[in-house]
Amino acid sequence: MSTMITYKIPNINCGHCVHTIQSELIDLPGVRSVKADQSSKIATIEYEPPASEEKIKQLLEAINYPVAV
Ligand SMILES: [Cu+2]
Repeated sequence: MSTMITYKIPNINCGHCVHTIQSELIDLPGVRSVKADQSSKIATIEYEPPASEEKIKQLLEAINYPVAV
């Protein structure tokens, strides 16, 4: 059973950001799909274990796209 989450990521500024976020997250084991949107700065992520909300947030922070709190 997979989980859907939506994050606001203020650092999304261009298509390159979208591409980086999508390609980095999809490599995280358990991440099923990633859709990042440039205009809304929102990423929608579908995942299942071993991925977790914590691991996804940590990865986004490590690549300099921290989630808005
Ligand atoms: Cu960019």
